[in-house]
Amino acid sequence: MANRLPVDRKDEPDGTTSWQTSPGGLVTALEPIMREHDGAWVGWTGAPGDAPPPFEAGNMDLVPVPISAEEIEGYYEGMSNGTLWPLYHDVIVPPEFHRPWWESYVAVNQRFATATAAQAAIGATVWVQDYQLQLVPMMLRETRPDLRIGFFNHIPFPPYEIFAQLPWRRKILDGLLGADLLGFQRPADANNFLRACRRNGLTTRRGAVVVPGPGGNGTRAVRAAAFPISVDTEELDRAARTPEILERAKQIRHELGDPGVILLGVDRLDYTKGILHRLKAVSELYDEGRLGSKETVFVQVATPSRERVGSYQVLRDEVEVIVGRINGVHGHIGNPVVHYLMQSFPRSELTALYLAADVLLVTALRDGMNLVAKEYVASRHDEGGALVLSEFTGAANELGSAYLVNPHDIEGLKDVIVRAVSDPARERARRMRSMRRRVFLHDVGRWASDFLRALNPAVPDPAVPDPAATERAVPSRHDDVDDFGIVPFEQPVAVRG
Ligand code: GDG
Repeated sequence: MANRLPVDRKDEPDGTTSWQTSPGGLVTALEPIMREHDGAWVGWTGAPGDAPPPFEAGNMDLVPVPISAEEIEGYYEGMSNGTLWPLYHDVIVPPEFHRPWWESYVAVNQRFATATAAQAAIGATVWVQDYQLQLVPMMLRETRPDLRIGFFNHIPFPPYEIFAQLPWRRKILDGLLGADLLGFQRPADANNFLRACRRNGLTTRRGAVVVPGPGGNGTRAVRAAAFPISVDTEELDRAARTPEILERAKQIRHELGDPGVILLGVDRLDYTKGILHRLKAVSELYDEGRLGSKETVFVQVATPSRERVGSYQVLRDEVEVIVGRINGVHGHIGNPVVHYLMQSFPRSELTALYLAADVLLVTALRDGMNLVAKEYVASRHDEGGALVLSEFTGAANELGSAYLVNPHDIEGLKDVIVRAVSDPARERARRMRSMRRRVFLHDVGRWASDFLRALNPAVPDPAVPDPAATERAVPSRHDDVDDFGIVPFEQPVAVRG
């Protein structure tokens, strides 16, 4: 279950409607698992008003949940994007608290829970995705105690001092505690959640919250742990080796005027991504002549996002002013220094951009994971390129060989960009190799199977061959995970009931 179904509606010229699957990491990871287990995906189509009956697209059974135009304002743009998103991202912009938004959030969460309760078989596993649906686990458990319920939070879980601002903080905790397993991007997020529970008078024991058991009898353990999401590494690596993409990468460089250095940013146009900090650093590097305006171009893909929310409109204006200023001062006829593309591109074009870029700039002020960083690494089979990566991303936990940076420190950011540009190719390749090992070892399929096995220990581990079927013992891939500082998932704790 996720806020959005993995499809986009397409109105055909003959008046009919078709559905195009939107390819993304989540779909790639979940599609084979859902097919194997006869699963269904419950979510919103993205259009206001009545929802179509369940249908099939791209081999998946989809169950649409209706959301009215008024609820889009209250539940989605309001409570999800105007309250929870900024609150969970270190209050980079002030969160707004409005009671009608909350009421809308409760109503829509209830509708998702009801739709899923009607769909799920006895004893089925339900995996709820993300912060828009935090009340669903308890709503589901109340009507369907037979289900195994998992929840994964794609964005950070904030420190208690920030979370405490939320007028409905206890209701959110209670909603989440309907799950059997809560997954977070980083161990720090899981710990923030456990601490929020303790501050609200709940007992925690060895990474789990102890809550009353079924019918108030005994206790039940709700486990909270880190399951860092990843990308479809093999597919990205494969695509980046095709002649068409290799050729397109060369062509991009040529179209940019064959510069010596291409810097790249790829983000949703969102204030959490630190686009303004990045532009400020690049602008000063041009001003000071540390980056030559004839040799270095900066390509910024800024995918339009949440365009009806006020803080996103303000950000867009600010970005466009600074891009205009840099090009006004440093551009040449026919050769702007910043190529600002507020557009969405096909996946193949993004992959070609990754291959063309000498340095990828990920300067998020706070980011649950940041898949763009992992996609870049997965695409660089040539071990070329350099990743400048904010310490405030979940990805920084795993990609310690990146050029790590604090994006608030503009002088530090400038120095790191210059280093990433000018380090010897050997040093850049060493870092890239180490990061590639990590994303190959831990891809999105591994993320999904780790979570589902932790939720339901009966599910076999696809990465570990059945010992009965092989003569030689094969070590578990978990053995390597510690090298990257990821706290391995703790086995379920026994809680006396
Ligand atoms: C949330 C969390 C967490 C971007 N532009 C285009 C395009 N993209 C794709 C990227 C990447 C995805 O969108 C963005 O993922 P991120 O992880 O960078 O960021 P969020 O959208 O904020 O995602 C984040 C994530 O959930 C997963 O848990 O990592 O922290 O905020 O895949 O490639 N794709 C295409 N055209 C574009 O123009 N096709």
